[in-house]
Amino acid sequence: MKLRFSATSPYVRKVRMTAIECGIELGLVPTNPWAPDTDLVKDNPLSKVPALVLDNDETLFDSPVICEYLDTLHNGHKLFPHESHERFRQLKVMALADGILDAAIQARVEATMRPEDKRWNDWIERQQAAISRALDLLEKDVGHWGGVFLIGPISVVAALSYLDFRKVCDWRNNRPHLAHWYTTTHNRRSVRETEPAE
Ligand SMILES: N[C@@H](CCC(=O)N[C@@H](CS)C(=O)NCC(=O)O)C(=O)O
Repeated sequence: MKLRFSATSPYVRKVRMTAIECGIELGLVPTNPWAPDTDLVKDNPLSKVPALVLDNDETLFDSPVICEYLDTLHNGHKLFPHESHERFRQLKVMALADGILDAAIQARVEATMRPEDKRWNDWIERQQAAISRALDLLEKDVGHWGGVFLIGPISVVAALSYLDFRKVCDWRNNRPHLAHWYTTTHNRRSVRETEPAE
């Protein structure tokens, strides 16, 4: 199995953390999805990383699908619980974390890639407000996670570290529970070994 990856992509990081938590070693194929001549489209027509190329040359995307697939490949503690209530709690936290990333990346593309005279500041503010509300909900929810590192919390680490990495906002401000929880995750190998790098 080979992961089309970029060292700065938070979605890729989520997949890499999941693989480590599942005890799976992934081959990494460095890929810049923004390069005009990228061959990524042969594996993912959406031209996004992560994409996981299986040994039979089939490809899986996007990150929630890849993570759930990896979780089927081991017999240990499942990151996607089978029991319905717990499963949907985890999926919801993942959706919240992925939504933070989607909003942060949309705002970044608008602010850094779009020609300056075409930038839409209201759009950037809308994304920032969504990030802020989602962080507030995580601050309320984090006390219920019970110290287990399933797909919800894994996704949250990817999102929070991206906010730091791209200096999106001071998310720790007024969110002491989330900030404390985040520091406790750094004793995990999956978190330490997947820090984003430029
Ligand atoms: N929903 C996708 C999002 C993946 C995504 O947006 N990846 C970014 C890198 S961080 C990308 O490849 N962007 C290239 C593009 O949008 O063309 C997932 O969860 O895998």
